[in-house]
Amino acid sequence: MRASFIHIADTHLGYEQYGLRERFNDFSRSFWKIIDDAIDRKIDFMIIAGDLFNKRAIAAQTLIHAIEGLKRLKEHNIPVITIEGNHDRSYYRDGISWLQFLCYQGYIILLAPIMQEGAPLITPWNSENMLGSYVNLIGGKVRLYGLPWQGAAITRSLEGMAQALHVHKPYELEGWIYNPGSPETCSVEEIQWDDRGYYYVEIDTDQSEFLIDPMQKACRHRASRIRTQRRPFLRHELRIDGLEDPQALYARLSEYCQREGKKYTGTKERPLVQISITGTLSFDPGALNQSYMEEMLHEAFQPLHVRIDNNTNDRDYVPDDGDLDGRDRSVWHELERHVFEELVGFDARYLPAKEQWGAVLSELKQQALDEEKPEKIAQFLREKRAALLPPT
Ligand SMILES: [Mn+2]
Repeated sequence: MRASFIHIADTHLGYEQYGLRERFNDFSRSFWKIIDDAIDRKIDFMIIAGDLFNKRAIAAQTLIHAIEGLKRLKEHNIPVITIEGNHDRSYYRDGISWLQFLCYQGYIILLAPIMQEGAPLITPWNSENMLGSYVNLIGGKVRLYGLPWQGAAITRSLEGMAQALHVHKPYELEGWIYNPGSPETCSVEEIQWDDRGYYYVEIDTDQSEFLIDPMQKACRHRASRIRTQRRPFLRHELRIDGLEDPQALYARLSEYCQREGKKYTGTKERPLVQISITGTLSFDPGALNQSYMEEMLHEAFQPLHVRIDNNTNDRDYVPDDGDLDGRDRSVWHELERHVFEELVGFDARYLPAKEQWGAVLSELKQQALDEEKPEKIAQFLREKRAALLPPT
């Protein structure tokens, strides 16, 4: 007996990532490309192992896109066998999911075992009530079993293994467990698994050269993982330890732009770019000009979307054990100035004149307590900045 099939999962159709219509289309496109390949290869059937849709309540356009792909498989007499993932379950136990609708319309076979005391019954799939745990294909020569997403129960059934597995990460275990990963990029952490995609599986029960491991029982299938075409997704960690002012940070970002941007100019697929700023900041994060940095990235990458995350830590203030005794009211003023000096000194830009800045902050606080006019306080600060900061 010979057969071939394609195994996909986690297509997440309908996901409008970052609220972008283009991303919504990307997810459909990657699904359709796999269907093109399925038809080219003349496979016998297709498996969708959960999360065809991104969510239970889908938009009409998502359903249209799904049917557009599934219809082509139907026209080529390629059956599609699916299970419900955690994203496409129906709202209520008795409610009808969109997968059940597609099943009812004859586009898919939705395997859903009848449960008895928490355990699935091994019964053939019945097209009348759309229930059953297996289906026979190719004249009864291939039998497919399906279990929907088990939630926390899967952790128990795959004890120890489950921790190492992420559902969108591709993996293979012991020559018979396969997970293709998500064809498009649902979240930034998936970038590290570049060989995500789908499996093209050939079965040949007469061939023994498909042995995967000579120590194991003869394995008569060959599973090839195929990387999907998808939009480039870049993630860069910009470390800022030791950088003394925003200009130094911009220079480092500019270096990255010049180095990496070249690779993406003129490509027809505009990339998604995510920058994560990490490390301990030596200046106030409020001094960073977000739109200036975004502009820099736009110029270098012509991206579809840019995101800059500030994941920096502030320095902790640990008061030193000075000679001043806080219980003595008469030293409070001095103590306050000392704290101001220390805090202001964390910002490298104010460090050279931290004593003067400490005095300025004390004065500002006093003016506010005296209910001085805001314009006057602002004017005082303006003058002090002009005197203490180097001209820019
Ligand atoms: Mn998923």
